[in-house]
Amino acid sequence: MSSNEVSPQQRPAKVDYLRIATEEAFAPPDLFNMYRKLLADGKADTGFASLWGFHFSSQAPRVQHILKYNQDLDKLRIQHMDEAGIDMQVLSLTSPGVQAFDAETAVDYAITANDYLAEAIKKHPTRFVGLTAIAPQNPAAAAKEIERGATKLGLRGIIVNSHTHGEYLSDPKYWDIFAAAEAFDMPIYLHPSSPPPKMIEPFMEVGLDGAVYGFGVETGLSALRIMTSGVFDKFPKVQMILGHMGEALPYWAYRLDYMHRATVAANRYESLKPTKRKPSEYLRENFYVTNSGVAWELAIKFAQDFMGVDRVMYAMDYPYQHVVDEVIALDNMLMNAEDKKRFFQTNAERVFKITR
Ligand code: 1DF
Ligand code: MN
Repeated sequence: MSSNEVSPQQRPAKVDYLRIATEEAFAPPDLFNMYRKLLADGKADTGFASLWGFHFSSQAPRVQHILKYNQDLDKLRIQHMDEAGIDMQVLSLTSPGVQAFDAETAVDYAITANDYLAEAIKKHPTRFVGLTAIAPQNPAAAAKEIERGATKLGLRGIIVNSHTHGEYLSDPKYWDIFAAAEAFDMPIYLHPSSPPPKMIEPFMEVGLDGAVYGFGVETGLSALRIMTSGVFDKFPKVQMILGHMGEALPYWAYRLDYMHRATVAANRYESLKPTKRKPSEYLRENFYVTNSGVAWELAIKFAQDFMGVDRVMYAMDYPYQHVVDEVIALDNMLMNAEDKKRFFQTNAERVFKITR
């Protein structure tokens, strides 16, 4: 029995809301073989090699748990959901998904992974919904896949794992992706990835490049670049989702507003242009946050205060942080019943168009 497995006495209580977990990972059968080949061929980015090179060589119980349950979209996962009181998972291809590959492989495999996901959802339509994996490496193909995800596969959003080989969605060459997201009303979950080669060294030196910290600061930067590049001025209806309590950006908001305005006003950078709204306004009008990885009432309440109670959602981050005690802790937050239901259930139902 691994440390993540639960005994029945730890089960969460019956509650009068559904628990919808919104950042839940999976890996189709071929993905890990393709990841292993990327590593063997020496074609993986430094951050990918650090994370997945470790996962494929470690015997640690947590790692074995992660590898095994990423690959199950059927009985084992549903059993874990039942044991943890999770009614539904919003599924996304695990990070960095197809963004680890060359453009051609990425475009092809996104289609394969999305078809596989759609089949699993068809088999368990009351337990799973899913997000469309896309290959930013080919923005036109990504836009098409967004359309296919929305119109043919019944998927409810888009998953992007931050940068793609060190390039960010803030670059206008990627903006067909935002146009498609807006046109098909698909929210974009901006999930972490390891920092790119140009950023990762001081993190790796001290073992902080992964989910502990490298993920968070890199993804916060990624989201901020999207705000300051004017994406939401051009595509005002685009909605994005950040995990891990907004990768700390809500806590930064005051300083971001002040220093962004001050830096723009001083004409310090050709590359930093004025935007129509402040970073805090983009955060509150174009972003949702989830509490993935952060089962912490204090942080959740701060986010609810800042973002509004309609913009903060529950996530477990299965199978990476499969901790049933955290579900119980969140059930027990001192929070009025309406807002707790918004957090666990109704915000996700609205954002991901979940009807039952
Ligand atoms: C880890 C964590 C890996 C998260 C993930 O995807 C991930 C990890 C590869 O702990 O190595 O999604 N997470 O979101 O915290
Ligand atoms: Mn995650």
